[in-house]
Amino acid sequence: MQVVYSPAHLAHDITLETFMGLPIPANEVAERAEKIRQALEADGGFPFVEPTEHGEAPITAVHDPGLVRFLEAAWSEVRRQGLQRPFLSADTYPNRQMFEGMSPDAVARLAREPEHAAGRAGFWGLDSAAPLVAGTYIAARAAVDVALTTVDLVLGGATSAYGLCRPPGHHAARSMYGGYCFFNNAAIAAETIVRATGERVAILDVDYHHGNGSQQIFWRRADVRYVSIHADPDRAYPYFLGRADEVGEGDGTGENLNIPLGAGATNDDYVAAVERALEAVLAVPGSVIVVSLGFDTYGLDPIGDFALTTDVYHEIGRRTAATGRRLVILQEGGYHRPSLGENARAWLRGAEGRAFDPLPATGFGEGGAVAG
Ligand code: SP5
Ligand code: ZN
Repeated sequence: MQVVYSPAHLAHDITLETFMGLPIPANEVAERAEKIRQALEADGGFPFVEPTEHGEAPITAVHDPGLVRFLEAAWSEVRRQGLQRPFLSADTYPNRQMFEGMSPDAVARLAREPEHAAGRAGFWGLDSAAPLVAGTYIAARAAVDVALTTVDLVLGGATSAYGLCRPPGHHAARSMYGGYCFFNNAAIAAETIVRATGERVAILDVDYHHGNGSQQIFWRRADVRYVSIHADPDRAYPYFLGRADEVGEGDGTGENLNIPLGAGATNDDYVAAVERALEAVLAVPGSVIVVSLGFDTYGLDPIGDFALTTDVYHEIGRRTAATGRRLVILQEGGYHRPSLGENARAWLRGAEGRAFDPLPATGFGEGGAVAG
């Protein structure tokens, strides 16, 4: 299987994030993608290709141009405004209760982008845990090119291809970034496939978190079905979307399927959910599935609470490919760095119908035991 990778992700050089107002070591770091790259290179069965540039049009097909302009200018604004910060994070968000009782017209007029960078980040952002730095825009644009080059490979005849996207994408909505995501790589890929083929497309999201951005973008759409297995938002980010009763509206009614799981979900729980999800995916005609692939479902993940093991990723990859659909597989989350490479290798080898043998000795591709 071909792998699309760009070193441009390194420009999104993150060391800190905030959690509930306090700085903590960042989870979504460059080392994640490098670990996956190293493991797939070591495997020998994954030829690497660089992305080609696809321009801005596929991005503004799903995102507000204002979001693109904000992300493009955000860091130079931080500098221009003399803000001495290692990263940009919002100060104030336009919480909907701020405008309670005001008409939709009034809200549209009043809730507009301010000048201060900390207000701009609040206007366009979902949360305070998605740090933006000097190289974020370059990296986020490259991640979109990685996704679109992966689409090119599959529409060009490949059975499947893997885009090593970083930063990830599924929390980014039409007019909003957040959750370590800036552009919604999977949504841009799905929209591009719909436009190129005229077929319906399904997104299968197996990241630990609900892909609120993907759900929002296709909420009223009949041509893109969004199916997600994730931690129940009652206890996990993004908290305010991802419940089972969210089924879409209008033309999109019935095209959104959320499968929330409880804490401690096991391999068996998860495979049962995958069976349900794949049934929903196969219920729509079409030849391509976009997979939002996260490994934060892993037992040792620092921000997840599921109990999955490496073997089950091989099995899920195998079952997803056994649908007979072609797969555009795009990387989302996964934060236990020692296991990321092996988990990706297992999933992708499963999707190719190849056996998975863990690398000898370490079990994690390189270097020693893992602290739990
Ligand atoms: C793409 C993706 O997986 N995004 C996840 C965004 C999660 N954002 C909230 C993270 C909360 C981290 N909690 C840290 C707990 C430290 N003990
Ligand atoms: Zn996630």
